Amino acid sequence: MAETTEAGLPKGFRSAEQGWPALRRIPHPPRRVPLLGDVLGVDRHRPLQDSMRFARELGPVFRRRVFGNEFVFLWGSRLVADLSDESRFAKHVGLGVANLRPVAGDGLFTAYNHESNWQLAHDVLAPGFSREAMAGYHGMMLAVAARLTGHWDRELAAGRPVDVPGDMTKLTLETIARTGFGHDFGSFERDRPHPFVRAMVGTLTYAQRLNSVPVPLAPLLLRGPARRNAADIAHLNRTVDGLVAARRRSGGGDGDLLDRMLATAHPETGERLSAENVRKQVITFLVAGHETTSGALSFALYYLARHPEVAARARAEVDRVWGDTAEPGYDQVAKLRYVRRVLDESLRLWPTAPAYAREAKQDTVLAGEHPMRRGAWALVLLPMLHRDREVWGEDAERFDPDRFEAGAVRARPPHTFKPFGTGARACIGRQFALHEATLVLGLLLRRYDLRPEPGYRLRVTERLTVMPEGLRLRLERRPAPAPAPVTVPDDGPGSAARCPVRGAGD
Ligand code: MNH
Repeated sequence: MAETTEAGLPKGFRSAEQGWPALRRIPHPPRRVPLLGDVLGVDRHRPLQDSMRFARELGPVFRRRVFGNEFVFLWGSRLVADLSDESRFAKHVGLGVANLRPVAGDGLFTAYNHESNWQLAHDVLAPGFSREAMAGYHGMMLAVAARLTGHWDRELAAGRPVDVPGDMTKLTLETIARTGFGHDFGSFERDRPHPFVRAMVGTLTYAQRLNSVPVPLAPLLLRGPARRNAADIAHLNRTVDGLVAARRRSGGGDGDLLDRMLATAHPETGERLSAENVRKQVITFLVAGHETTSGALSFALYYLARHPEVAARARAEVDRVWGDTAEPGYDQVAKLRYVRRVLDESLRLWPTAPAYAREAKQDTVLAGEHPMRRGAWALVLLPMLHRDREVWGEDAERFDPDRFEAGAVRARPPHTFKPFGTGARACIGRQFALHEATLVLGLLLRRYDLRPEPGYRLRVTERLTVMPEGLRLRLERRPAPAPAPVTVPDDGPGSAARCPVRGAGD
């Protein structure tokens, strides 16, 4: 069954029985149903939260049988740390990620390790995430954020609460579209999600659902959904083809991601991405570049609204660091240390890409305990790793940004906080996401007081990614920062006194 790839590596055993010789030692839920497996009491729409429940019952490594296939899940910090050893383990393209292959093909996120297009695209696109490139995106991020605050000001004036996940999705989609592709989806001018977003949510939901039906029966059980999925994929392809055609007609943008995809040759081999691969990369970046950041911002806003004392500290930092600057500069974003800790702590409790898979590159023994054959794999459950009491303490479930204070971070063992994955296949957009999210949280904290809607209880929806469902906030406008004087000497003592950090790192 473990089919061998060009590189001579098995593609990964579909079922753990073949890859884990000592599987017996790994616990599973007690009440197994013949044929169906570990399905008692599960919610087919919330597979992650089901797995979190099993994790709490069964411990740091466990297995689940879903119809004919057995999967190993793990989250204990010692086990995850060992899986991070790149000499023995690598990314595994399995389950949810593999189900996205029809959408994103050999694009960066869904490429198999052995596919040559991974290294090619990685090398061509990585400079698009350098510090210089990020500094270039900053102004565009500010412009998109201004559309969000414009929309929120209008909602506030109309006395309406704001739809946090909906609006964060508009913001992050417009940001990646504008910075990466010079494109405008007009999300803020629409009442309903852009059709691109609807199609994307459709394909993510379908990919998640494929995991919970027996593989041979999927075409039968999911005939209707499969047809809709094909239509969604066609919509994504059409959108992207239109965007690429427009760029080709215009003869080039300002050196953004799309220009790199279309025109940049590999620095050593001179090779370029094929037209078909460009299509997959554009879809990959439009989806991966906004869905998870949107969730991260939404959870952070949830926790800020829930913890006024944290919001007050964060806001005081924004006022102190940004002073009366109308628009914060690139270097003023990374200086929001506490805001960043709020974001990290939100990503600890709800990492918005909540799992990743790792496979053994050779026969090995995981953490000295669990033998694995080459190609055997396991799913890392991030929300549970991030709640491991051995690392985070007895109060691991409590929201506390001070866990990310520099000294506390240094005191923790490595590989205990992994919201962006690990190793060579870790997130390429990490700095992009952190810059965008920190900037936007700073702008929102400075402009509004955030009030939770009375009675809201956190409910997490899943579509491979996670998102706080139905989160609305009531806003109150804070006084605007005093307008900056028109003429200030750049390095005069006056400006230094007004805003001590201005210019420090420029
Ligand atoms: Mn992102 C890979 C999480 C924002 C583009 N991303 C990953 C992985 C995780 C992840 C986890 C590794 C998955 C795996 O091992 O199978 N990403 C996030 C989170 C955020 C995020 C939590 C926001 C918060 N990601 C972004 C942004 C972009 C992006 C923004 C693009 C602009 N991510 C990617 C790409 C990959 C990736 C592309 C695949 C990288 C590779 O395999 O080479």
